[in-house]
Amino acid sequence: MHTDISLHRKYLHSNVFQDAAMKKILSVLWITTGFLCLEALAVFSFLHLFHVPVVLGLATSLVVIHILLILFLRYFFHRKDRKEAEHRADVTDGVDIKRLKGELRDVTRKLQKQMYDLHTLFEVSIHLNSILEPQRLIESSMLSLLGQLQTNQTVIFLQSNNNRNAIYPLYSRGFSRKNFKDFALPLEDPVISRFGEKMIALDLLNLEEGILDEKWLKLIESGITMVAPIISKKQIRGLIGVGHKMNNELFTQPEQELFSLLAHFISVAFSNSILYQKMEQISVTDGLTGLHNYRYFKKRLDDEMERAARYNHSLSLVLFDVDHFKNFNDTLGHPAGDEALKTVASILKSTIRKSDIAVRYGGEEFCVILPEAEIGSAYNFAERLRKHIEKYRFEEERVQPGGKLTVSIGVASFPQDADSAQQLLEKADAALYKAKGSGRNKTCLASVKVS
Ligand code: GH3
Ligand code: MG
Ligand code: MG
Repeated sequence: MHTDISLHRKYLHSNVFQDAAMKKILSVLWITTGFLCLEALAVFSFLHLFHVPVVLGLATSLVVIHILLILFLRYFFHRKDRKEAEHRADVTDGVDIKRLKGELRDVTRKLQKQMYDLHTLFEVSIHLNSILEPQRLIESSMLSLLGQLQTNQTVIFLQSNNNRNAIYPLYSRGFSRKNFKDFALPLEDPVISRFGEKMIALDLLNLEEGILDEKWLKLIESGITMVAPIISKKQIRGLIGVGHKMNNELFTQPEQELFSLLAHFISVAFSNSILYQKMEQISVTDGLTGLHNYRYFKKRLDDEMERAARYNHSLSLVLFDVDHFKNFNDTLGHPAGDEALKTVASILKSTIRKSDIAVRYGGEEFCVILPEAEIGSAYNFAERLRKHIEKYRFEEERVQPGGKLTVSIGVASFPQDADSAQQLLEKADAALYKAKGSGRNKTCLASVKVS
């Protein structure tokens, strides 16, 4: 800026100087032209009398040349003035406005791009945070990573349900699956530990030598260039890896920072989705037994009934109630009663198939939905369950009438006994009532009493 100002001063100074000189010349010329004109007029009038045209011609051309010289000088001055005016318009107080305008344009363009990037990031963050279903979140996260980082390879490592001490490449895009076959990274790995609680992306191609063991070298070989952690509750839950950029250029520092930011968004959305999943799980789970609760049961029974009706399948419902449980509770106390209920629930869990839905219906009543089960197999299941409970040696069960803790069971089936979920439930309840009325520790069918 300083040089600009001094140059500008120099320019102005030289101009002012030249300006004054030229103006002096011009005025001298104007005066001499005036004299010459008068002279020419006098010479012309004088010589005209004597008819001397040569001298007249000379005088006239002298005047014309003079006038032409003046016109040229005026034109020259005019051009200079215009140039100067233009320069003055671009230079104010020593500042080069033209250059500044250019710089301003560049800065505006950069700002506009940054605004656009921020807006996009903001939208990505909102979008990811709106997804509560983990599988969909992972898919969307991978798409955002690919789009924002201009790569077509990404992989997400997460803990598995079986081993919480390691992370596995569970989801990937653009990488060959065989690259990650049987691959696992222990959470105490030095590179992973390096993240600590920091949501910072690591450029694997720029890490100091020696820190990367053969596992990491294998990942680099498969094409992973940068990694960032997925952190939830200050603990590393997973890792995001990205491959090379589509244009094969290296990731720049701002792109590495963008990756860190994206990893941060994904981590927050991931924590939210886990929390949501837990809340959802809690809302349909019975706190004492860990079985599904009545709320879940109602919805599932309706769904299963609809499915059974659509596909012309059977559906059975088994409802059972602990016999003389008031006595058990009153004699041994509520905590002992709770323990007994927990044991009944675990016997139930170990007796059902994977597709069956076991529920604590309320108090000491339990229920099992048996999809695709006809009345015969439902009865067999109920009897198996009743016998398991009868055989189990509950603590202090001798206080019960008959010296054993037992259950009574009612079974109803669709379409045999009912054509709606409500009716099926009423029929199973009626069968249970029958079992209670006919001596307890029994299984009764809605249609026929079996034993
Ligand atoms: P029945 O053979 O006719 O079913 O007799 P019952 O004594 O089991 O029936 P009743 O409905 O009179 O008593 C149910 C008892 O179950 C009353 C209550 O103390 C107990 N109960 C219900 N829910 C719980 C619970 O969550 N924990 C404990 N410990 N007891 C419960
Ligand atoms: Mg009871
Ligand atoms: Mg009861």
